[in-house]
Amino acid sequence: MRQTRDSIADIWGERTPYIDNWSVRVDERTLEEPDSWIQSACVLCSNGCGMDIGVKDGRIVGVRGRAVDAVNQGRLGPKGLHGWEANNSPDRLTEPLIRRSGKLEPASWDEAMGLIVGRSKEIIDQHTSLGIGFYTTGQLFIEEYYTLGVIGKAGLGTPHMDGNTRLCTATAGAALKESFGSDGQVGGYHDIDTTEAILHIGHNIASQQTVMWMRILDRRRGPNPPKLVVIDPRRTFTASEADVHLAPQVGTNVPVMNGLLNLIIEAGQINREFIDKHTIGFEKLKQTVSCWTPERVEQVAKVPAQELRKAAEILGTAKTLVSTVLQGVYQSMQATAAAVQVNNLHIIRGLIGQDGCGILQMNGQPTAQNTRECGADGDLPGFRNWANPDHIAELARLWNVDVDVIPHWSPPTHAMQIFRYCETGSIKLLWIQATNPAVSMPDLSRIRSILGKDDLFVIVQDAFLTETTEYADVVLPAAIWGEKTGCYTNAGRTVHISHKAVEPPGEARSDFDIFLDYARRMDFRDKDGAPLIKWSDPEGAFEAWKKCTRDRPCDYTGLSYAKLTGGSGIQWPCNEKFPDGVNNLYTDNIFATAADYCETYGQDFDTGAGVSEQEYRANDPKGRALIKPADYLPPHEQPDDEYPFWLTTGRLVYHFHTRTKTGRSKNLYNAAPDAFVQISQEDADKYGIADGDFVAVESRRGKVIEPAKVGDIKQGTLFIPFHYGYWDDPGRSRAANELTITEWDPVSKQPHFKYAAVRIRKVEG
Ligand SMILES: Nc1nc2c(c(=O)[nH]1)N[C@H]1C(S)=C(S)[C@@H](COP(=O)(O)OP(=O)(O)OC[C@H]3O[C@@H](n4cnc5c(=O)[nH]c(N)nc54)[C@H](O)[C@@H]3O)O[C@H]1N2
Ligand SMILES: Nc1nc2c(c(=O)[nH]1)N[C@H]1C(S)=C(S)[C@@H](COP(=O)(O)OP(=O)(O)OC[C@H]3O[C@@H](n4cnc5c(=O)[nH]c(N)nc54)[C@H](O)[C@@H]3O)O[C@H]1N2
Ligand code: SF4
Ligand SMILES: [Mo]
Repeated sequence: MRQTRDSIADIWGERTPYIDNWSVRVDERTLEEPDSWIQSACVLCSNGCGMDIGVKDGRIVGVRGRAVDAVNQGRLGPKGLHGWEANNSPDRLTEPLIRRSGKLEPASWDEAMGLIVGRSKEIIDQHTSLGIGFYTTGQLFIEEYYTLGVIGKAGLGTPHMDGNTRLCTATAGAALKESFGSDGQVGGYHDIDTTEAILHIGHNIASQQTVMWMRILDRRRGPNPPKLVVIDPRRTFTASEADVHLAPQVGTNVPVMNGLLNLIIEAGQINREFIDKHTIGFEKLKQTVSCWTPERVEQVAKVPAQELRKAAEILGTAKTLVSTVLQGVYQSMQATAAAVQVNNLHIIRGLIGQDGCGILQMNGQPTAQNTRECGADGDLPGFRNWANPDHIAELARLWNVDVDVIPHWSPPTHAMQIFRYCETGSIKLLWIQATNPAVSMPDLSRIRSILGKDDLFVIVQDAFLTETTEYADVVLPAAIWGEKTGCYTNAGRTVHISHKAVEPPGEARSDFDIFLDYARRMDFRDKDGAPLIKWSDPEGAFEAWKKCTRDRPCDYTGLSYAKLTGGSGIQWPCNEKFPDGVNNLYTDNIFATAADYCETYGQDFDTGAGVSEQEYRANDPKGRALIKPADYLPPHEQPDDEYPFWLTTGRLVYHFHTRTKTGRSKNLYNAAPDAFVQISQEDADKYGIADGDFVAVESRRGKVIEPAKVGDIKQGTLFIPFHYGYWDDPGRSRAANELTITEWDPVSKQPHFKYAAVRIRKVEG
């Protein structure tokens, strides 16, 4: 047993102040002495910290950070150090299950896959492949997503494929596309090392990307510390470190950002030369934000005008700036519109494409970037534009299939619409992989009734029984991280390889092998009658994926398993021209907006209506960045006399999502064993509620009962962590999503988990 620190009590560990570099600190936690170490990267958030897996007698016994990795230089957070224990959990799924007379019963792989393939063929015969939908994840590997993407697009030809990334980082992709023409993070984590100022909006980075936060704290404790601005309605760990903390009312990110942009433009703190040479749309932005005076922002967003001025002073004068954006924006009102205003802040100040100036439209899940890159979320592989016929033709050539097989007659179906089609009966088979929608989707009573429909055949591919497997017709036991080989890309474009360290339990199989088996049994063929899927192992899939990325923004052609093995992760694009990868995109100020190259022609922020190809070509930005303004639209549900509180939801440092992994580590479980409702002292006093009292929280859609946690939140606002469902039976209704609404951003289609109107009542006894 070796533990370099107790990361439950000491989340970020000792400071190693940044002086001329960020020093190495190797964090380790092993329960026994390993006889070998296998290279990997953590999969419990988008940071993707390089780690080695310690193995003894064929079992995982611990992990340690990789000193050579540029992302973390050896450091790991509490989830990374503890989460691996889930692999060894005695309740792992070890054999396929089929529902017979209402009960899930063990079955062979042959029976389970036979049933799935039989059902697929039947549906295709009777209803075409439009009767088949996939709801996948941000937690598989590149090789798996790409295989799945090709199966969906060129094998079945269904547009109904999306990931839980729709709930997670669809807005990151959308915001990058709207401003710069393509998905792909502009900067990287190295920018933290030199920047003068940092903005976190809707991002509790201290809890959610603990290692990235260590890097920021180390800068803050060294010479020339960067200034810190945090925009969050709660006083989070992150907010309490800030020089300026703006605590807006939920759903008002656009007014706050417009107010900041207005002050900066009025003060003349813009880069006129950059704007004139490299951008389109500044005058419209100037006009749109001009009415957002600090006083008006205060009225709408409840942010004191004086505080807004202080924040604008920092953001308007810093010579370099790193901004990070996450769920407080992506899952709130006007998600894409607000995220784009952060891009605009960098664009109008010319703070882009140079060291210290990263915009991180963050990811959350470890491999969400790859879901988007590989087309497993409905986007086309390689950031291709589904509305550009040449891009479709390129894929058809690559896969050697007819152009018409690839669904491109309308935008791909987003997750909320896939569930709607299941509800209305046009999707008859839903294949869920590595996600737990019966806890993580909004308005759970509706989701449960959809999953429970008799005429919907539900397949769930997971490592555990979950709230969602309750509704499965077939459960496929999956091998997970540590038990399979593959690559994934973190929020800073850094690609890591994770080697198989141990065998999966029982008959569990990798998602990759399951997809290959499905393709074989379905007998998908190309135009010449050869098998559509031409690879049989992960490395073969990676090589095929590389071909798909050639000359696209996410160019992987210079990477290989050999190159990724042994050292640090590498940032794409990596190709002949950039064999070691690229730190910052757009260093030449030429953005990915040219009509032939871009991933989207853009959408209207208020309605989601698409810009047509013709319209876009008529004003071809030819590499200029697009400055797109937005005016304020109020949230779709607001407090009233009956439901007087704003509810918002989110995360805790010790748990990952629905806790299927972190809930199976004893220390993480005990660190945060139950949900709660966070309430301001003023509101608690008014209702006679003390810390720990049980409170019923009710929306128009459902009710939960939670112990109260008093303080550190804006008056009139409540917060419930969404981690807690029902698998470890709490004996009461407690999942935050019982309360949330069925609404989404018109551009990114990301659901609005961050606001709902609720009422509360103290529960006696
Ligand atoms: N410990 C831990 N880390 C994780 C995860 C986890 O489950 N646990 N999950 C990973 C994943 S998939 C994701 S997506 C990320 C998410 O990481 P974050 O986005 O940091 O997490 P959240 O807690 O969902 O939301 C962030 C903050 O948004 C604030 N907020 C709510 N409404 C608004 C609003 O209208 N405006 C503003 N400005 N802020 C608002 C909330 O108070 C909250 O503190 O974390 C990743 N890392
Ligand atoms: N109210 C509210 N709801 C939210 C959010 C919020 O902030 N508030 N955040 C949203 C966000 S950002 C996210 S990302 C989602 C997350 O929501 P989910 O995706 O539902 O969360 P997880 O618990 O990570 O579910 C992943 C599942 O995959 C399984 N799994 C892990 N690895 C593998 C693998 O390799 N193969 C297979 N087949 N299975 C595997 C795990 O056991 C687990 O059951 O929740 C969303 N829902
Ligand atoms: S910061 Fe994220 S990737 Fe790094 S150890 Fe923690 S959970 Fe894992
Ligand atoms: Mo997420």
